[in-house]
Amino acid sequence: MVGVDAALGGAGLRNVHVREYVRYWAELTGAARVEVVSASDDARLLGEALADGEILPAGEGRYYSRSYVKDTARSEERTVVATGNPADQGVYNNWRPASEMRPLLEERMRGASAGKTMYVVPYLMAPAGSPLERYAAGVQLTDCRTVALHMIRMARVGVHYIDSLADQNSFVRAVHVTGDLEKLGQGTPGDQRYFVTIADERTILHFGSSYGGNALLGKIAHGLRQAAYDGWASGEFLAEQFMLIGIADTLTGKRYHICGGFPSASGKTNLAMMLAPGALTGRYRVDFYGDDIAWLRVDPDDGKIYAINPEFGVFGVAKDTSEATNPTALAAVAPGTGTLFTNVAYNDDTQQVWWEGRTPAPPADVTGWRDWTGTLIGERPAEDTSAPWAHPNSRFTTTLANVPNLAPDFGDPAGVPIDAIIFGGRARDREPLIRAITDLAEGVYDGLTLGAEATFAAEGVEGLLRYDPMSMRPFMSYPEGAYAAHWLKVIGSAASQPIFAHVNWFQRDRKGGHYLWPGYRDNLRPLLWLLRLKEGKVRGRHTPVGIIPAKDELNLDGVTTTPEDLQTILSIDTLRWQQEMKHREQHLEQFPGLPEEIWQAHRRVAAALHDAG
Ligand code: SPV
Ligand code: MN
Repeated sequence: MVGVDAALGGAGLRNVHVREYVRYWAELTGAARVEVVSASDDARLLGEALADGEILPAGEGRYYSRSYVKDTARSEERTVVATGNPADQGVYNNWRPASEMRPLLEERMRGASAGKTMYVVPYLMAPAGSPLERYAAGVQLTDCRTVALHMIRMARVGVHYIDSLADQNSFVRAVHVTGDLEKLGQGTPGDQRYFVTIADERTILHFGSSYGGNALLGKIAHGLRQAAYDGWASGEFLAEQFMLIGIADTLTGKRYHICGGFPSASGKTNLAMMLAPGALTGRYRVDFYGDDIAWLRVDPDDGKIYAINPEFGVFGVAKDTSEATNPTALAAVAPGTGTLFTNVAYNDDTQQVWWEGRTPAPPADVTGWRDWTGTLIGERPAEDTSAPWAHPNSRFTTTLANVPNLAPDFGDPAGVPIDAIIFGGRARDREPLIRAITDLAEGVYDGLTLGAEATFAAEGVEGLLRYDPMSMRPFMSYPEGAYAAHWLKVIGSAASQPIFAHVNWFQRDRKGGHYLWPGYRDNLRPLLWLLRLKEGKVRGRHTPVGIIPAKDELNLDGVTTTPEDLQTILSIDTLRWQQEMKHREQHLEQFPGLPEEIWQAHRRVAAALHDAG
């Protein structure tokens, strides 16, 4: 291949370390040409992708793409964290030696981009000027133009981010090679894909997919796995799969910030984008900062915890996004937003898109409509007619600036001070609407025992959760014991401590099965209670598992919930909790080196439950 230097020079990319890195991988992958991408190239790249049929127009200023049918989601089994130190092996990080993985990936990638363009995407996973900026710079190489288009929406992309680095060699090397998707044996024993983060070399090598987090390497590979490792190795920060919101009280002028983790499919994006319920809009405003990642550090000057959203966009699940569930998301993907839709249903004639839950029923007139695989709805074989039109993991990709309630200070390099850290899952019983935790070790313990109802229920283990510590199970990059210790150290070093809480919007009636709490916008109410509790304005009711609201402490103006349902979600089922504690013990026993403070928290809660029973 010729012209690497000419292409980099022509784009004004002077960083010699970046140039050497690009040269190495261009040669190894056999790419035919190299092209440097900045955000200002978006319109041109869109034009080229449309002309090549790689994406389709989806109405004014919106676009549509389909992925290969066997390439529709992140693969946890094929994801590996590699380092040179076997002590970095944890329970969830699929650790392998770097000395084994690097040659393996190089072998797969060798010559695999032959004939293709290698896009060089310099990016920053932080607002420019952030105190964490030195952990945020990266250069993704990708042989897929649609991936470059996604990166422009999801990260701050431009040559200047990489040329202005204080330490010119301090950037994440993130290599993405698609491979021959039809020959990779996805999901079979011969699966060829590998998604590797070599954390101690700050190198990400992903082979065999062009979908989502498998391919947009700034997001979960850098923003979570690599950053979590960097935050631990430096001792400076935490990188978590957390949403981040602000709540403004227009009466007092106070502003609060809450971040928190929820396992997939627990409504994190809907929560992050929520608006105040009608009855409270006169007083409260909810500001959106981020729906998927937060980096947390303690400022040595004022002792407060500050959070940033390192991302620049939203890669949201389309399914069930509607005016009722998430009106701000719909506004963020409206005509003119530059949104890229992936794997939703598409109409050839009208360029409309649709997904399950967008409207109660699919379009009645199926003319022109194709499902996510590209099959005309009217021509689907009889056995497929009940299959969803959109893939359940179909997505919209849009920049933060398109979210109507984006916080005015979302780009503040310092981040925002954190008042509360919340965890929540989908639990049909046991977990009350909210329980507040004021002790740091008990808060971290609660995060470590976070879970969501999983397929275990189908296997007959009623009530057993799939534990997902801090919602980081798929992104954990170092051992869980050290992870817990790092949390205690970082958050413990803050002079002003956050309040923790566990929330659950999904408790159901034992007989009828209906949800006991309306959810969505009304979820602001328990969060307001939490902030009032922190300020000492309400006292709550103390239970073995935390403080829950007394009934008259929740602002229920305009809520339609029955007194019985309210009673259930504001009480503790001691027996169910006692059962849960046994599962928790087994869960935590997997993690060697778990700090004694966490075990003490567990024993304290268990003893209090025992006394209550
Ligand atoms: C997730 O799966 O949690 C995501 C989407 O945020 S992806 O980037 O594909 O991992
Ligand atoms: Mn996520």
